[in-house]
Amino acid sequence: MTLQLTRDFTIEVIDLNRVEIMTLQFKVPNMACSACGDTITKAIKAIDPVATVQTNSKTKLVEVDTQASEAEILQAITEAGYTVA
Ligand SMILES: [Cu+2]
Repeated sequence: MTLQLTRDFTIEVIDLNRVEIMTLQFKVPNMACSACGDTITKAIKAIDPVATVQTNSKTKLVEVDTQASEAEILQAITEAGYTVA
């Protein structure tokens, strides 16, 4: 099999290497149960489908591995009806 690299493909690979995945942590005091965690996870995945989201309703922590900015994630959580401390 011959893999022919087109210009577009090359550009895509360079862009992928540039992607920075940040681990962000948020404290969400009104995340009461695991359903709240699911709602928050869905809201975050709506803006970054490849994000990894871990929620803990006991510690009230939401941990996100994402390419999105902290402001974008904060907005997604807030728009889902939750408050970030
Ligand atoms: Cu809940």
